[in-house]
Amino acid sequence: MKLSAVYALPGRARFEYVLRGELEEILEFMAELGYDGVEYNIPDPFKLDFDRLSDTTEAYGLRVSAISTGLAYLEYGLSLTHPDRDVRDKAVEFMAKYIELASAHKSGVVVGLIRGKRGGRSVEEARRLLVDSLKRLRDPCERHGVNLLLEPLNRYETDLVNKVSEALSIIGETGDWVKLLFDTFHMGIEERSLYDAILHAGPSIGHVHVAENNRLPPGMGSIDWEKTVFRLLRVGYRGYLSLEAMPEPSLKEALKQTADTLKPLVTSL
Ligand code: LER
Ligand code: MN
Repeated sequence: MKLSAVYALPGRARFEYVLRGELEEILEFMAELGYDGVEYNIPDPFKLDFDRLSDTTEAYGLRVSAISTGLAYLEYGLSLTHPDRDVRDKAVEFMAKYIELASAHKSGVVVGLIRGKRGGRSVEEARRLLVDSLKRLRDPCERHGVNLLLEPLNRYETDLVNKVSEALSIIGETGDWVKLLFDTFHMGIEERSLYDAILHAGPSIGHVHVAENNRLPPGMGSIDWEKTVFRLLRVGYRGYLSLEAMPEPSLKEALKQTADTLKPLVTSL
């Protein structure tokens, strides 16, 4: 398993659980601590020199672990299940561009907040729109050798796909080019047991976000990380553990705390 952290590219939307700041200083510090990758949360994939970002990342010996898309939802209100067809089309267009960018490092593209909310609609209706939009992305994914990463989120952030079982049922309809993104913070809220949920998700897990039960960095809450990593290994997961937590008490301490907690586990287990 490898270590990564989510960095947000500049934008207006508030999203607190990411690294922000001078990119090269952060990459240098991550490389020193033994991180392997960086996950970029990108508000607008059309307004970005991704080749330059990718070169800068590689210059520090790091890979792009995943591309996350929540800022396109928060900043522009784009969602794959929006009631307005034009907004859904725009969201699909953004996703196709993220997929193209992700092809450089064969990283996955996150379907987190950008799936949208059910609002007043029935589960069936919102779910059908989600499956339709995901299926429209099958072709770009296959062409670029990229997976989508469907992330169950806790009930306070969305009312559409909160649990592992719901994500697995969507994946059952789309095909396994859609993988499951297991976020330890969200699953600690929604699942009876975070650890058993890993076994339930099994080989569908394509990416992991790590944060404590209180959304602080690993080691500052009550999750048993040895058990978490052991269960992930047991289901054959060999990908990234990507920090998506409040950068407290400071960004650097959060990165160090996470590396101190997880690095010994991923290298010894
Ligand atoms: C949001 O809470 C989250 O976990 C993100 O990964 C979703 O885009
Ligand atoms: Mn997450």
